[in-house]
Parts: sequence; structure tokens; C-alpha cells
Amino acid sequence: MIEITPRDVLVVVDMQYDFLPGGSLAVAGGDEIVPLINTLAKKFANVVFTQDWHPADHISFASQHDGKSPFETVDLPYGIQVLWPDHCMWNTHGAELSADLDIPHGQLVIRKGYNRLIDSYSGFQEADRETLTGLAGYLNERDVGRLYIVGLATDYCVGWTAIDGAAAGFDVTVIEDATRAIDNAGSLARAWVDMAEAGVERVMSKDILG
Ligand code: VGL
Ligand code: ZN
Repeated sequence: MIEITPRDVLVVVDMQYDFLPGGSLAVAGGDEIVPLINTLAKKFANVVFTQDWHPADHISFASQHDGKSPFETVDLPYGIQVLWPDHCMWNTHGAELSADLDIPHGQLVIRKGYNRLIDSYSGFQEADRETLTGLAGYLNERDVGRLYIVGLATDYCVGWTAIDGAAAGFDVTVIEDATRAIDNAGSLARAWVDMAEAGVERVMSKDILG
């Protein structure tokens, strides 16, 4: 069993309507993890959220690239970008965190992906691998313990947040059954390999809840 300490932090990634069934980039089973995340959150004194938050003309949207469809890729100055359906546009319902989250003690919502020309899967840094969100600074200032990451999607925003958290010097664990994946073109298997190489721990919620 894993003992959660008062300094540990639960990072709840992108639990927004557009990633839930009925949303524009729905992740299969995304709604199933909401009750589990609520239960896990009761174990944590510290909870932070990430929120994917794009302008309507964001560069990650297939609609911004002539002749391109969602899940195709384009080459951008910072590397290969997967193109997505329009999603999580700021001030839309789809961008809101699910109202079924019952985590009143959550402390911070970190928005990401608001720069039109740079995507940001990670809660720590944008896809140019340069522009920081401020999350590491916040967590360092709070002198926190281990980060436990849950939410959507395992192979994109959860995975990148976990890897960048480890690179920023944090101990990081992903709670696998409190995530769900998009899994296009082998992305889920690759994400687990990349997370393991980065030193990210992988556990199940029963390891924490019993
Ligand atoms: C995400 C694709 C595009 C995610 C965000 O939350 O995993 N995936 N934007
Ligand atoms: Zn996005």
C-alpha cells in the first residue's frame, strides 16, 4: 500500500467537457474516472488542476490547416503536431472542468495552450519545450512531495505532464486506472514506454485506496 503524505499533490489533468463523452474530442470512458478521482482527491491535502484552454484559431486545430483532417499531423517550428478537432476553446462549455468533480479543496487551476502558435499537452511547459506555465515554480514554492497524476488523456496531457514533472525534478506517479487514453497510432503504448524511461511510477488506485 502507498501512504499519501500531507505534502503530496494530486494533479487532475484536463477533466473538461470536450474530453468527456459528448465532447468534441471525447476520450472513451472519460466519464468513468470522475468518481474515482473524487475518491482519490479525499486522500490529498493538495490538489491542482490543469485546463486545456485554446483560442478559436489555435494551431493544433485541423480546421486551421487547409486540406487537413483531425489526427493527421503537420510540421511546425517546434516539431510534429498532431491535429485535433476544435476543442477546449476558451469561454466555451467544452472548456469547463466537469461539474461532477467534487474537489472543493482544489487549490490551483493552471491553464495551458492559450498561445495560438504553440500547443501545450504538458501542464509544465509548452510544446516548444521552452515556454513554462509556472506550475513547477508554484510547486517548488509550496515545497511539495510526490505528484500523483490522474485525468485525460493518458497518452497526451497526462503523459507529457508526468514526464515534464519528472524532468523538473519531482517524484511522479501516474494512477493508471484514473486515466483514459485517446490511443491513436500506438500513442498509448509509446507513452507508457516514455514515462517509464523518464522514471515515472505507474500504480493502480487500489494501491492507494486499498
Ligand atoms: C489533449 C489533445 C489535445 C489532452 C489536449 O488533454 O490529452 N489531447 N489537447
Ligand atoms: Zn488541446
